[in-house]
Amino acid sequence: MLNIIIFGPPGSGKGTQSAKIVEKYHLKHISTGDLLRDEMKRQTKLGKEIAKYIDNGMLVPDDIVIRELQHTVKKNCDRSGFVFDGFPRTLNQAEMLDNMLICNEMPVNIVISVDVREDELLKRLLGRAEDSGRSDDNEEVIWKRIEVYKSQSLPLVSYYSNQGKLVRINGMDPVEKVFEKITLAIDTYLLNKEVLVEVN
Ligand code: B4P
Repeated sequence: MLNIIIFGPPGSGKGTQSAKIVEKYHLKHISTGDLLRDEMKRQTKLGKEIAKYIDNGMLVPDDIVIRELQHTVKKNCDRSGFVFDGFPRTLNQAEMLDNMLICNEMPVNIVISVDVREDELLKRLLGRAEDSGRSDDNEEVIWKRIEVYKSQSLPLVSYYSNQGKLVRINGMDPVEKVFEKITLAIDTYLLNKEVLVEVN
């Protein structure tokens, strides 16, 4: 199995790059953001609960996110691996993922951290807001999401770099150029079992 985490602040290109990675490497894309938004769209009781967090730029509680994730992973155990997009976002979620043995073994092989400057994040997300219809794509909530990323998700950088699994990618370039750097990191891992520290 090849399990990849794509990590980064809101607007760094996680969803954009995940779609390209799964196509090239034939993996299953699991975006916790998409799973949660689907639940919101269905207007279920749980969906309404989730909306209270997403609409305010806050993280959805771990127990809800883990349940959604486990359900999707279980249904896809026959796949050759996963791209986890937007998961984990807290140390607690990372530890839970490490202990998840749903499909026999599920080690995280490589964590791709996409680095983008804050002014560029804001520009991209405000650009997307024009037609995304997403309740969290407005300036006030975007800043809140960036703050939440810094306080709750950024500690994962040292968590995974201490495990020798983290590669930092400069995500300031156009989509195709960023993807070239990501494929270099993945191909290096597949060929040599080596995790590059950084691709600029
Ligand atoms: P997500 O759905 O993960 O949304 P996101 O962080 O905004 O990133 P996304 O992947 O959508 O955007 P991308 O950078 O690809 O999370 C939304 C919310 O769900 C969270 O705030 C949280 O409340 C909740 N949630 C999700 N997972 C959770 C978890 N594990 N635990 C708790 N809560 C959770 O793209 C942004 C824009 O940039 C697009 O318009 C794209 O076209 C553009 N873009 C991308 N790459 C570009 C490039 N290289 N150049 C120019 N533009 C680019």
